[in-house]
Amino acid sequence: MITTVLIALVVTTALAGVPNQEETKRIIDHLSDVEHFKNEHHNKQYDHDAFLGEDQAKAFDQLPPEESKRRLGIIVDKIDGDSDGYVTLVELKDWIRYTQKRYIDEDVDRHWRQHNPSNDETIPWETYRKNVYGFMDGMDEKELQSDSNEAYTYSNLLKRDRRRWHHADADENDALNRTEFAAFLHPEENPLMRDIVVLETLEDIDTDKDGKVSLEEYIGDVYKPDSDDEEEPDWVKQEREQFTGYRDTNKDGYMDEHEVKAWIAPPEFDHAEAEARHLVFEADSDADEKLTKQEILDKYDLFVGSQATDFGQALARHDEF
Ligand SMILES: [Ca+2]
Ligand SMILES: [Ca+2]
Ligand SMILES: [Ca+2]
Ligand SMILES: [Ca+2]
Repeated sequence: MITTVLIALVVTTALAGVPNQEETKRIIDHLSDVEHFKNEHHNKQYDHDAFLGEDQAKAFDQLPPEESKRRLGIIVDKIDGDSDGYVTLVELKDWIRYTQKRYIDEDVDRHWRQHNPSNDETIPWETYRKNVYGFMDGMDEKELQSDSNEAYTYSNLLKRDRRRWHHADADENDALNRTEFAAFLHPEENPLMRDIVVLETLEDIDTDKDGKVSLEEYIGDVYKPDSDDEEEPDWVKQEREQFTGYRDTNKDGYMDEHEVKAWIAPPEFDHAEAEARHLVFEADSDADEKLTKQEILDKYDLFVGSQATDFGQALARHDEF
């Protein structure tokens, strides 16, 4: 019965052009980029900040593989809510939701304290700007405009931050309260921020900056051949077909903002569920639609590398092991 439903689902999905596993992964990566972009750029800015240094030191990569597996095993027991020895899709999805929420709360807290040590009601834009981009004050215009240097990159980040700030500032007083600040830091989690996520994604892929995504840009986002005569792998051909067949719905050869939105942020898209499905699909070696601890440990790279689930970070937490 379940198999029939699933097969029906898979068939319908394929027909409707709903993302397959690879596509889902790509969407998740893009959504994570929107979030990670902020962290990277903060890391750079706060390079010498002891706090982030400490945070980095906790990075999961630094654990020996055996220790990571041991910790992953402990986490698997927690995910298996009814302790029947199997992790189901629902258990995995619930756990992903729980860790995502925890991660975001902690991340927002940390940045809130960083930009607002006296814990005022709001953070004014000017305070945030000075903290993050203050080092650009006094740089001359020419330096900021020249195409290749770091200052130019930062001035673009500043523009992007400014625009995102406006979107997050619901009461339009140019200062963000904690809720607004959470939307600013993690737009991918907030339906009200969907348009800005779509716009930033489009801009990232749109290398020639004409405001739309061509087929070449869409492919270039995920595939760069090592040499000119390299034969294109099948999955790239499939990506081309996805673009022409499903993404470019009005068949003008480009993805515009509406088409990018339908792709990356369809109204029914559930981040946690998509990631859970992806993980089950990849790790379920006997295809009974649930995962044993062994199946998870066998694919341990997949689980600890999973950005959306934040497994890596969960494993690196000190308080739980
Ligand atoms: Ca279970
Ligand atoms: Ca506000
Ligand atoms: Ca373009
Ligand atoms: Ca189009």
